[in-house]
Amino acid sequence: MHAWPASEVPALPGKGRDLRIHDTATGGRVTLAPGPVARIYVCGITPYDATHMGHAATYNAFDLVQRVWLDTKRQVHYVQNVTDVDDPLLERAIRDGIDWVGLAERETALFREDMTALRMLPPQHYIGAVEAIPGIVPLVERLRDSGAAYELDGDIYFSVEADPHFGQVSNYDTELMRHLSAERGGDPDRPGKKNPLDPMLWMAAREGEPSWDGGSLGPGRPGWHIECVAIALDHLGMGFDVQGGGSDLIFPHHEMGASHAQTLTGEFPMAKAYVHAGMVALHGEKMSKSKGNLVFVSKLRRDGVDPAAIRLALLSHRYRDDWEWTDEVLETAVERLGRWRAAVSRPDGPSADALVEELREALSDDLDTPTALAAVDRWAELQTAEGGTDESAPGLVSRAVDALLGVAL
Ligand code: 5CA
Ligand code: ZN
Repeated sequence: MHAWPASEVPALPGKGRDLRIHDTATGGRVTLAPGPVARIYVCGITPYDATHMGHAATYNAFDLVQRVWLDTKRQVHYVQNVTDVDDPLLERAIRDGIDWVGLAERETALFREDMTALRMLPPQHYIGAVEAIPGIVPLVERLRDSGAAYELDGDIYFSVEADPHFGQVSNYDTELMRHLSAERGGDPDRPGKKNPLDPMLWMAAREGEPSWDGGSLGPGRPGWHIECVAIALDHLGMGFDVQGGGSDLIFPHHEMGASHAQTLTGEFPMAKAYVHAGMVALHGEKMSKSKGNLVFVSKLRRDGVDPAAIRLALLSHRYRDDWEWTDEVLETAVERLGRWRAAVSRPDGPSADALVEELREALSDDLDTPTALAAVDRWAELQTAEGGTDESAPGLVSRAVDALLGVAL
């Protein structure tokens, strides 16, 4: 699949700091000091509806991770998937009486447009589940042949007991795992499973559903977790720097994915940090396609909202916090964007060297965007109240806000 066009990331004077970020697996901060190429995998959308503010907030967090790395003069190797075949997508296509392939293509195209408008950096590899199937089949065969997976009425399940490190991403207890498994695509109550938590690796072809050649597995389609693992191992290998997604992916998705990868390779851990963004709510409930309480990026754009203001609205919250989308969040962002633009449009201003360092410090401190925004607010306030004589300052502020926050002033 093709991704979307990259916006320029201006180079800033000096060098950024190494990222200290919260790792779900260890429950504490880790300092990530990758080599010259940092490696990140971010779970992509299931394209059956348009990009909402929750998605946008999650992708914003991982865009910032990359901007911090780029500012340390590293390259970034970024991989993202599209879950372009899965139960919710097929169910929506049946509900709306449309072709599932067309639905996935349409919503993926809209997602690309939204990401471009929001200046999110594109992945180098943007891979659909369907195109990953030829790589998934041999992995499932290997798991089965090594005894880490078993067959149940033609379906293949992963045995969570095969990974001695199972449970070390979420650190959830069995009861919570079981509950979340039922809620998020698993089938803990299916009779005949070795462990209720075992997730499906390969689903044998069902009447009326699409299926693909699975070699010795028979025709069918892949499970959700092995999809991301196959893509990540293919393009990043083991021990990559960040596995990212929203906090609803901690269990089962990232737990199971890590177990698949660790069992396949015998290496641990799959990722140096498991990083999760908080959930964005609307009217007191998590924004979700299945509930339908959504604010779409594309709708706001159609209504004439500047994408830079949408981005500032996302940045006004700390990525790990759960927060509520309200009209006021957007109004504040629109107003702030106006103030910042007015401040950088003057020919000179107060020195911005300290501001650049403040931005770097705030972002490297577990992506502390509220502190970063407050620092720019202070510079803009000083500019408005007193002005300054540094001719390079407005340009430097504009470049720093673009490079580090992805906001074009
Ligand atoms: N295709 C899978 C990942 S492989 C999937 O979860 N797709 S999704 O479309 O449901 O979600 C895409 C990303 O947005 C995930 O990282 C998910 O955690 C995140 N996300 C979904 N809803 C919200 C929300 N309300 N707030 C924040 N992030 C969200
Ligand atoms: Zn995923």
